[in-house]
Amino acid sequence: PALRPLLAGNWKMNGTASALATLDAIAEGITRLPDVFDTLLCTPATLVHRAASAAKASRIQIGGQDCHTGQAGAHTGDVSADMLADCGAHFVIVGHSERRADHAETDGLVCRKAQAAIASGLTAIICIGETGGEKAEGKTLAVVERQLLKSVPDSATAQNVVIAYEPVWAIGTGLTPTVEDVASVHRFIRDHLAARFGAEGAGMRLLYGGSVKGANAHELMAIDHVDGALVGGASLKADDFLAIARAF
Ligand code: G2H
Repeated sequence: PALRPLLAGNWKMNGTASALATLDAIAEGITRLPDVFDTLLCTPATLVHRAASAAKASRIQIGGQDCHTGQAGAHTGDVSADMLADCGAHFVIVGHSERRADHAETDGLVCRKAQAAIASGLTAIICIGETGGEKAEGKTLAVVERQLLKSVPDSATAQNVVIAYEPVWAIGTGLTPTVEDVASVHRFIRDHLAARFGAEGAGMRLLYGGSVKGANAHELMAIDHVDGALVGGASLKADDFLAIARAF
């Protein structure tokens, strides 16, 4: 691939202290693979500090799964990008479809979260993707374009933003789009970003997410403008995650 790929795990709301053993096993397995891709684990906020310490001497980087639009203040229960960075995170996911659905997050809110992440020195992984209903109505590219326009801040660069295309209907369902569908959406995203951001847009990494596993990672990673994967369920067990890593 043209860009150095990023293999990112998203543990979602899974993992207590015992999950650090999974992190260790993943780190150990990754050291045996060629150093030709970056590896990231986005842990629950409660684990970021310990995970970052545990991963320090490894090739694994640590990220959060969400951040507030502000850096501090009266927002009970929220976590800021500054706090994640302070704990050793280098990335944060924003706008995951589960947060858009569970917490009614809008494109505008996601954009402000991405801005907060960038201001804290984090790389924002901005998630976009159509629902099953939108796909059935032939609206995939229109939805993706709207989300890109409204969720990606003007300050985005190849360093501080990663885009994750995650068709909502493919998340946790075992269903994946066809290679042709992924190829056409990623090409569309690349063209859009290159038109808006020039060389920076051409250099932004585009991840595919949604039921990525060892069995489909090879064909997904071979697609033009797929610069990595955002992996949920298959990032919870070291063997499953390393099976994907071997495709990188
Ligand atoms: C999509 C993905 C990770 P899964 O949400 O963000 O999850 O791999 O379980 O479909």
